[in-house]
Amino acid sequence: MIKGVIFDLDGVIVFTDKYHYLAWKAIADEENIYFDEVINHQLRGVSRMESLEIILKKASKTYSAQEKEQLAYKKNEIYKKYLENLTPSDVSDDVLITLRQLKEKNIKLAIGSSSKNTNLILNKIGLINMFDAIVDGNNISNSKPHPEVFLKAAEKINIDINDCLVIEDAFSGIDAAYAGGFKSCGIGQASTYEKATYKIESVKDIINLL
Ligand code: B16
Ligand code: MG
Repeated sequence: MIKGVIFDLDGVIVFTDKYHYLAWKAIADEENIYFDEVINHQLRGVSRMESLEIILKKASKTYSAQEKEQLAYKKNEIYKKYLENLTPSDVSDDVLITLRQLKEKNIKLAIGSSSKNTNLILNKIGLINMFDAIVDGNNISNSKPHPEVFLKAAEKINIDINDCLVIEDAFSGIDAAYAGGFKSCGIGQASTYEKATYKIESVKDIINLL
């Protein structure tokens, strides 16, 4: 029986993925590194530094640890500029209605995101008080596909893993749920992933799975 739902943030609750892309694209262009939307898909759910490592695979020079830190810092500054545009209207009605319905059913709600900007984003979109627990990139040492973020979220809402459902748009996130023993819903890019327990088209489909 599902008693807790753990939501990924970027690509599930709000589509900040386009801003990640634009910010990384600006960095890649400046460094003359080839980067496109296909490579960008590999960055879904992956931490900032690991994302940079994926992008740098196409670079013609090697970067020092300090240079990598600078690039990641710069990317985040550009990304945060984009985040200033976020408002509650960036959350779809489907997401809002579903969150409210789950709450009415006394289901615990958590965020399990790799992003270190989670609180900033949730504040901008007006959902900071919607969740019973928030676990993000600041609280974990291993990023997805490691299950740490979801294990911590389940612990925080105090719901057994078998009674939790993870909602994810990233292959790395579905892998993380799988590794932690969670049931998962693949949405967006992950809706075609065979490791997802359920494949859904919209967040509102979760209600039919309860
Ligand atoms: P930040 P999620 C992930 O969020 C994004 O999908 C991924 O593209 C990003 O690199 C990662 O957060 C880290 O984000 O740079 O803001 O710390 O999908 O796990 O909610
Ligand atoms: Mg995501």
